[in-house]
This record gives sequence, structure tokens and C-alpha cells, in this order.
Amino acid sequence: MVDKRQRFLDAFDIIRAELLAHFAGENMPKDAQEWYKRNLDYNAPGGKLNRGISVTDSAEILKGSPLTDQEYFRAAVLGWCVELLQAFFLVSDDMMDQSVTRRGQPCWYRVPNVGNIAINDAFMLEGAIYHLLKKYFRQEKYYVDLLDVFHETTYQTEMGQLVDLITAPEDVVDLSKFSLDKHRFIVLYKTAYYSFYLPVALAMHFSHITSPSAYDLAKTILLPLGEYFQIQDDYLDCFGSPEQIGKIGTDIVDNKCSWLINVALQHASPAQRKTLDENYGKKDKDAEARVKVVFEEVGLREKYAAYEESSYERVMGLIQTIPEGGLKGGDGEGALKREVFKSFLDKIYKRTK
Ligand code: GPP
Ligand code: MG
Ligand code: MG
Ligand code: MG
Repeated sequence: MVDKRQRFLDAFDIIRAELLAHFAGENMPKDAQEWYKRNLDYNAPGGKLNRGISVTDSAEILKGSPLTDQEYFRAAVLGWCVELLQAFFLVSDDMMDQSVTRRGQPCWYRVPNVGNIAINDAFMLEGAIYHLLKKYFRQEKYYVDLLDVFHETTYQTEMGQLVDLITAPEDVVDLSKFSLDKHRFIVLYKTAYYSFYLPVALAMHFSHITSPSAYDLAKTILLPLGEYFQIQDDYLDCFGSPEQIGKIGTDIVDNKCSWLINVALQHASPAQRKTLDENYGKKDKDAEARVKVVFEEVGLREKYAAYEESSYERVMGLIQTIPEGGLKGGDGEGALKREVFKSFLDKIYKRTK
């Protein structure tokens, strides 16, 4: 069997061909067809693909035996829809965060001749989701559930992004406005719903799980998992190497309410607090470096390692609340199994990129 990532990528070739055939069928000019192809290739497939592959993995776990080729492809379409949503968010987020690189290459808006066209390109990555859902799932009873969960998680992500952005004004730095509670709200909304709940909920619909309590249970595990994931993202923004994470951190300079600054504020001496107040959120490399010195002094690396352990234990504990044989999912055959969540946790535990 080809490796998992390659199998998932192979499905993208078919999906991209479908999107481009539709473009051609609409008589889109040749240069627009080429532009769209470049947009798709540049922004959809270059990441870790954890979210997308979690859909096919979860569908297989829920089935309890290998998916047929046709089942695999259909689950992969849902997985690629999550990756397209992610691409739509990242292209936009990089403009809002004024980031420089993403996945080891310049952010799309910084590519010559792209600029603000990236805004429309982001919209088109989102539009592709609904084209694909219609093409492949229109006839399913759960089609409306797919539309609903994409719309709802998109809206939640935008709500989280709003709070992320207005908590980080460019001109006024006021660290007293930050708190771990505020951080928690931001990360649940901007990351956890679409990155963790969405892929599993899609696999559950695909597997004909209908019981609302199964979806609620999934959420009680996946939201804490998503919170943990975004705290990793915050940590790597400062302590990860750009070569490994494929992006250059901007959180300190962008005045972000990240996990690191919140924990640093809890432990800073009056002198360290003064340094943070004077240097956080400044568009200045030396100021950023002074903030990083305080982050080291208060022991954020160790505090993060302890957080990571406790977070793993917490999520494992939540997973154990699922009955050993799985939770019956409703009229359909499928039961919600522990392995769905373990497999997702294993993908991110102690990640360095
Ligand atoms: C991650 O924030 C959150 C997103 C990518 C969601 C963006 C939502 C929109 C509605 C556009 P981040 O800025 O920490 O991510 P990264 O570190 O990858 O830039
Ligand atoms: Mg952001
Ligand atoms: Mg960002
Ligand atoms: Mg980040």
C-alpha cells in the first residue's frame, strides 16, 4: 500500500482536475484557469495534512475495516474540503497577521503579482468546498449536515479571529487586557472547532452516525485537544525553528494574546513586567529579542513541557470516558470509538512543526 500521505495527495489530483474542468466548462479564460490552478497548488496541499487525513482515518476506524477505494475517495473529498477551508483561512490570516512565510515559502499575498488578489483567491478556495460537496454528496441524506457543520465551524473560526485581532491592536499595547481565559476563548473559536471538531464530525456523518449525544461527546474531547494544539502553535511561534515550522513567528511583534505572554505575565517580577510592557507588540527586532529574554528567564520552556504533559493526561482521561466498545451512534451501524481520538492525539503530541 502506498503511504497514507501519498494516497491522500493522489486524491487531490482528481479533485483539482474536477475543479479545473468546472472552470473550463464555465468558459473561464485560459489565464484564469491557470491562475486558479496555481492558487490551488500553492495553497492547498503543502501542509501537514493532519486535518484532512483525520477524516479518512476516522472514517476507517468508524467502519472497523479498510475502506473500499470508492469509500476512501469520498472520505478524502471531505478531507480535502477541510484542507481547502484551512487554505482559505491561512491565505487570509497571513494578510491580517502580516506574516512573511508559510509552509516554507512566501505567503501567497507576498508572491509577485498576487498582492490583494489573494483576498479573492481565498474566497475561491472556500467556494471550492461547496462545489465539491454538491458534486459528490448532493444525494446523501446527510448533505445538509455537511453544509451545516462547514458553515457553523467557519463562522466560529471567524468569531475567534475577530477576538484574536481586536485583542491585538497595532497602536496600543495594554498587557493588562490579556488573560488565560481570553486566550482560551480565542483558541477554541479560531482553531479548535474547524481543526478538530470539523474533521471528526464529517467522518461521523459519513459513517451515518446520527445521535446528537455522540456529536456532543466528540466535542467535549476535541475542543480541549484543539486548545492544546493552538498552545503548541503559540509555543512554536517563538521557540520553534522557522525551518521546521515553515513560518516566521509574528506573535510578539503583532501584540498577540498568546499562551506564552499570558504565562509570562503570571510569573514576571516587577522589572520583567516593565520590560514586557515596554517591548511587547513593537515592530522592532530588538524589542522582540528583549521579550524573548524574559520568556527564557521566567522558564517558559519548562512550563510548556509541564503543560504538554498535563494536557496529554487530560485528553487521555476524556477519551477513557467513552465506553470500551464505543458509544452507539444512533440508527446507523457505527459506534463512536476511542481510537478516533487517540489517533488524532497521536498526530499532534509533542509535535515540533
Ligand atoms: C490560527 O492563528 C488561526 C487561524 C489560521 C484561523 C484564521 C481565521 C480566519 C477567519 C482567517 P495563527 O495566526 O496563530 O496561525 P499561524 O501561526 O499559522 O499564522
Ligand atoms: Mg492569526
Ligand atoms: Mg497567523
Ligand atoms: Mg500562530
